[in-house]
Amino acid sequence: MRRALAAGLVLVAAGCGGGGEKVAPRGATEPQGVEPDKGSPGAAEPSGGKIDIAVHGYAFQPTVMRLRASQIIVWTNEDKVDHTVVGDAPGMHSLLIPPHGRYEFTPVRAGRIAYRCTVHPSMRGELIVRPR
Ligand SMILES: [Cu+2]
Repeated sequence: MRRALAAGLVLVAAGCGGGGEKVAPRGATEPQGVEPDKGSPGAAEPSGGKIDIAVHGYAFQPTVMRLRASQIIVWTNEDKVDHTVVGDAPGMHSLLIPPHGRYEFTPVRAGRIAYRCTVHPSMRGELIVRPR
């Protein structure tokens, strides 16, 4: 309704004619369209205290997970073959995780942790850990 009313007012003003033309300087106030970088695109942002990552289809899902230090991460193997979770953080080294098996790890420090499955080196994931 408000938009229709404004359009009507513009029409009325135009119909009256007269009045000096005011031309705003172009480009001075136009938005630049630059958005702040929000981090890796597609990274998951969990809301709860426990983090679930599926090991499914020879991939970690989600591949990139954001979390806080001290949150518990639980990987669940949904495939029919064994996988492992081995990362570049102290103590992050599972044994073979059988189908339906789980592995838990809790990062204690902020930072990025890359990890992989040692059975299938193409399986890679990343944790982006913020301070708690
Ligand atoms: Cu694997």
